[in-house]
Amino acid sequence: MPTIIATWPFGRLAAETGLARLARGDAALDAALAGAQAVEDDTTSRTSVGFGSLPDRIGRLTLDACVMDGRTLSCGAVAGLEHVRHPAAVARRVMEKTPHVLLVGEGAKWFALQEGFPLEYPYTVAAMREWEEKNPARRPPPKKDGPAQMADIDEHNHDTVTVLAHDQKGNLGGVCTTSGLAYKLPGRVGDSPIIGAGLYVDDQAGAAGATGVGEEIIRIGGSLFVVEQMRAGKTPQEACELACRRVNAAAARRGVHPAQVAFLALDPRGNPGAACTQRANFVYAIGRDGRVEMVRAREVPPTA
Ligand code: SD4
Repeated sequence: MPTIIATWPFGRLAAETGLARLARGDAALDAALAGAQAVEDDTTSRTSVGFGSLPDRIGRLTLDACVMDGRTLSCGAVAGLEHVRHPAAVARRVMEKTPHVLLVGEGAKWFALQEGFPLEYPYTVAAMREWEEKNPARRPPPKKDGPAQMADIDEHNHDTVTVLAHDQKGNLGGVCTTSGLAYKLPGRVGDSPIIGAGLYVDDQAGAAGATGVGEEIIRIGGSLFVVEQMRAGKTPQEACELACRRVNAAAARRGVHPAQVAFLALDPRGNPGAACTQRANFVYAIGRDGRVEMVRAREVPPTA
């Protein structure tokens, strides 16, 4: 059965958009990209994804995205992309038109322009007003492993949509797109555009995506870990929970409290699973059988 899952409350829009595409027979990657792009285009929620969302410490909005096709393991990504509205679509062009996987910063922007994407002004009055009020540029530099290491993640500042789809032919595709953590240090890149961290898709094993504090997801190679657990026979639910345990164990080894992260997954038949670390309050959308419902993910408590 065609199935699509997507992160956070705004994942509903992604799942609704993508499910309609799956129903008409579109490929998984096309459906996931259409869903992700609908969220990128929605500037009504300033804490969502893409234009109008929360900028970095010095007030610049830089976008990260990646895509992966489970049939061929083809993938593409952009990081630190400015002034282009649809980073996931640019990531797909990187996949289709270049021999590379990841383009960053000015190079990614140059490539987008060559491909005909327009340059646009990405800032909304609401997002810039909030940036002015919080004035993150004047905060002291973030401390390693301290609470100020990144902006605190809560339900009000999520900004990543990860979309995984299973199409009528039984193929898998995935997209991850984000403006990164709110008020991140300039130049900081999280898990979202990194294949194997924020996203991994292999028709032979499953698809997985992540959201939350990207540094902790990169540290354990999160999405590839989830997919490899499914390849080894775990269900999507078990695989996501194991990844959360890994994150918790990594935090325990460093003597810090586990960061808020969440994983979601589809197995090669389109069965879903999801889990999060404690207090991540992770909800995601599942679209299948003609309707979309929101589901709260199981929390995995910290390692003692
Ligand atoms: C990042 N993983 O840049 C992203 C942030 C996120 O909801 O998922 N926010 O680290």
